[in-house]
Amino acid sequence: MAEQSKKIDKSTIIEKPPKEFQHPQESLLRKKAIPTIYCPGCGIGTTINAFLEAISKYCQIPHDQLFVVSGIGCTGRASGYVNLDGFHAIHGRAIPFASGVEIAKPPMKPVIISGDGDLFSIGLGHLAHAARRNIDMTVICVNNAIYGLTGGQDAPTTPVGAKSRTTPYGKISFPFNLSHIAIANGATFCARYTVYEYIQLSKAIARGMNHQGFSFIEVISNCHVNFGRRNNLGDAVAMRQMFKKARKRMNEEDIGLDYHKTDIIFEAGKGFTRIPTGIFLEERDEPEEFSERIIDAYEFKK
Ligand SMILES: Cc1ncc(C[n+]2csc(CCOP(=O)(O)OP(=O)(O)O)c2C)c(N)n1
Ligand code: SF4
Ligand SMILES: [Mg+2]
Repeated sequence: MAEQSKKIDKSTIIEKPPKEFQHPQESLLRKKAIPTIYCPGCGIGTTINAFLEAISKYCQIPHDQLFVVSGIGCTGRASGYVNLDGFHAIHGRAIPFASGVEIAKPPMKPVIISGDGDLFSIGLGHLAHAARRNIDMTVICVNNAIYGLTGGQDAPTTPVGAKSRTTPYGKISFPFNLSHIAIANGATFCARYTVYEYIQLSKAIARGMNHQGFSFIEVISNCHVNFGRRNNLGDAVAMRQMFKKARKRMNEEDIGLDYHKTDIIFEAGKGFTRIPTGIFLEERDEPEEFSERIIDAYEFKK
């Protein structure tokens, strides 16, 4: 018996993939930190990949001018997995940290990758003021409608009727529309895509990064483990199929000034049934971004 239990089932061994199957963004990943903590199929991996594709294919900013900051959460681990300068900040403080980098070293482009809980619960005040000041940074917010890392407590994005660890009978308070909040506070670029719309997401990230000023990209993502499971939404593939059906492409003309048109609809028992996506705002006549205004003020006084 003892002999038998020592036998190894070779079918379970994962062999090192051959060179041709290596990750296409291999040079931009911090190999020492991998494997990631992510559950297989999690949309955060898709988002990180979309960001890496944005900076290697669609956006001209030199990589040594990028600075990636995250807060705390599953999404908050992102800064540790990318092979760029960056900082893993404390909960809710990614934006003030990035603001310091931008103001002290304006050629740097801070990119914040963090979660809906980190940026819109504890971090909401910081986000609102950075948007108001039009600080030149790109915020990529993974909205999975839940606190994933801590086991599925409700977030400010958890929809009415949705079950979570802290709302076992269904949530009763209304959720935030994150894109609406970013625009209302002064963001000068705003886009939303689901993780199903990978190419559009990657291009929107690059467009947001090329924009001078505060740009916000909301990524509707699947936490099938802590949100999907409790709401009978199936696995990662089923949730992405739901996103495919629910997405509704909208542009600035469709929306006008009524940002409630971008509200997301969730129906208990059915899941997400309407997710407006697209570039919601791109101010071409951009107000001067914050560090330029600081330099102007300083030059004026000299
Ligand atoms: C000051 C402080 N309060 C609370 C926590 C616990 N905490 C860690 S992550 C998190 C929420 C993360 O949610 P989200 O940003 O949506 O990330 P996700 O895991 O869903 O990607 C909370 C409340 C903490 N780490 N620090
Ligand atoms: S708990 Fe949810 S958000 Fe966190 S890695 Fe797993 S699927 Fe992704
Ligand atoms: Mg979350």
